[in-house]
Amino acid sequence: MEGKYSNDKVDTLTIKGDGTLTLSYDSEEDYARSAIKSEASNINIGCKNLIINTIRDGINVDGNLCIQNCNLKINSTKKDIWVNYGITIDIYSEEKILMIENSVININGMTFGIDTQKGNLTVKDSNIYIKSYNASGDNSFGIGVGFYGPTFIDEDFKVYGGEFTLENSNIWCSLDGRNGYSTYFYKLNPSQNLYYYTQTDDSFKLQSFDEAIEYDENFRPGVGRYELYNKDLLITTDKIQDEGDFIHGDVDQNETVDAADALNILKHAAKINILSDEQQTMGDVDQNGNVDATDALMVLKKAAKIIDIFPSALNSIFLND
Ligand SMILES: [Ca+2]
Ligand SMILES: [Ca+2]
Repeated sequence: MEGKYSNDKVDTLTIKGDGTLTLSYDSEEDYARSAIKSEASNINIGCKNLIINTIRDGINVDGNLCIQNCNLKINSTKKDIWVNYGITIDIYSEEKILMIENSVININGMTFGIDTQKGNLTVKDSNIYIKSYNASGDNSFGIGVGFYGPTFIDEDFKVYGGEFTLENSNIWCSLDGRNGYSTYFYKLNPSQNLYYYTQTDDSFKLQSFDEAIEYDENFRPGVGRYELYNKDLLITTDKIQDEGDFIHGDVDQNETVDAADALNILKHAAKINILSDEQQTMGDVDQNGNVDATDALMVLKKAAKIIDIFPSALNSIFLND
């Protein structure tokens, strides 16, 4: 860790290294504490592995934040905290840039996953999975980009920041407990076509931008913002291919997922015809460890094109260990 100082203020804070840095904070006494807190103008985080286990905010900074070449995990160690942030820029900062590049980020159990506040968010060559948890019953979100309002009482209402830019990345925002936004932003900058999947019943359906994302003019009168309320969202720059070493759900390995696969799964569940270990890996499409009627139903839904992605196909992308 290093800092360059100018005029008694830290100009740049850099945290980098090839190893694993684990930061833990479990005191409930100091509300303002964060695992990483900095007033530097520029903060660069590039640990190979950075693990943050905290009750409060994970990373809370005043400056431009760049996370590069980092396998970052932020876990809320207590669920019923009123509010905590995974990664946030301070609300009183001017418009800042939050850049995530060549990284895998997993934020679990925070009220708010990533909040740029008045800033913009750019994600390049990265996979981000956020499962946010709503403790207050009021509101939570996975990714929030931009801020509408006055910062101080004498300022005008306007949108600050709000630009969300994605390049060659996969982002999955999921809500635990509902009542919240998986994602909101004011402007999306795709460098290529993007794909939008919304989640129902633990599986995903490919939709158009207009089908997936709501534009709420009333929420911010005269401005509007793009948002998903009480719906999980997956945004990708390439279509998720539901196959790697094997096609998920294709237990008879004829390269299609259809009713015959569902029947094989049901026969396995009923102990009429037990699947091999390899077939069970293919058949456990909701990845709960059992091959049963729930998986068979999901396979039928895939065959009927009611859903497009099984949970099992996503875990290899997002759930890093
Ligand atoms: Ca098949
Ligand atoms: Ca299963």
